[in-house]
Amino acid sequence: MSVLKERVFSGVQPTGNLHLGNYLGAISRFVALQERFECIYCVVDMHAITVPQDPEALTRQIREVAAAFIASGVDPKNHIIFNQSQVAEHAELAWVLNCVARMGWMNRMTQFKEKASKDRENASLGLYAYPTLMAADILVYRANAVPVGEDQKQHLELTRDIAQKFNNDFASSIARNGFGDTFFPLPEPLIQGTSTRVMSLRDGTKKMSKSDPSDYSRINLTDDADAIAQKVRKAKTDPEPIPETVEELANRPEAENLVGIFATLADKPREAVLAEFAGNQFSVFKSALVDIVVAKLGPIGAEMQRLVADPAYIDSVLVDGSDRARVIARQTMDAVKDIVGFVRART
Ligand code: AQP
Repeated sequence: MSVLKERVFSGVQPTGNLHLGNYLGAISRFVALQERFECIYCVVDMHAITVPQDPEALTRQIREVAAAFIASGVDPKNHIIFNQSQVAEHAELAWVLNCVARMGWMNRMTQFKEKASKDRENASLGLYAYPTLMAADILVYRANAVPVGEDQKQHLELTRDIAQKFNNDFASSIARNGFGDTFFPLPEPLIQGTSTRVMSLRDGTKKMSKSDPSDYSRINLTDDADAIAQKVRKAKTDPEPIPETVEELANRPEAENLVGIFATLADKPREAVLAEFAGNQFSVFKSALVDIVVAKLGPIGAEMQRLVADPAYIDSVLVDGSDRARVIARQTMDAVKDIVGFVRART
């Protein structure tokens, strides 16, 4: 008897330079989950336009994110890689979910507060509604699990609240239409691994981010060995040597971040890294860190460059993935229309 695999969905925005945080917190996890799950990985281009984008750069960045998935080891044949705007059902379900989500819930979303900052009146309506589109991305595939970095935890909780409210509000219609007690599964956040929140190299209290104006704050997946070496050497540290215990990393955010990055890339516990470097100055540790970052990211960056030089291939992967994603999304949308009470053509 064949057992259906549980489904995983996740997305990455094509908003600029993909960095080590995106890789360790999300993309490397995507790769690891392929054995056990049916995986759908999306370049969320409709999320990207919630803030202004240059159209030519956006096209290039969509292909870059797809290339990063493939170069990191996601298999586009056995799983699905596609870009969101090619599957209209995401936007269609987002509208229904906009009518389920409550204003009070949306007003609590910290990412909107951070991104809109003081200029809220001038923020796009899309930026405010971003979390309901994200809920639709996940729920349109009725996904069971979502690998994300720590920063997306609140949006995942909102997705679960929206799914739950839809299931409650439409309970009798869900049953009448033959779907039993619940229609949407409540997706589990998979915030796993030892680097779920990689911090900026310039400030250990801020997350590493594509939109940080300083390129020295992040290591980009396409940085060459020289750029990586320069950025790691310039990374902010404190004057103390590397400590002996993990407890001593408390209140040393920059040291904690660099040790965490090393540990994840070396696939070792932080204790083992500290045992190796305790008592050394940061200059010694940083040289070893450069070596491991270059060894890990170098091949991925080179493969990304090779792939983006062939946009026809990337586009064919995205079209093929979109065609397969749409089949699943259409089934959900048809069911949602029946549950909500919309009239639709039946084939
Ligand atoms: N610093 C990070 N550490 C660990 N995981 C991270 N992620 C992002 N930054 C870190 C995870 O990467 C996935 C894709 O993120 P995204 O591009 O969709 O959006 P984001 O979280 O807003 O990423 P950025 O890099 O900070 O972009 P900007 O600057 O545009 O906002 C997600 O799973 C995220 O958790």
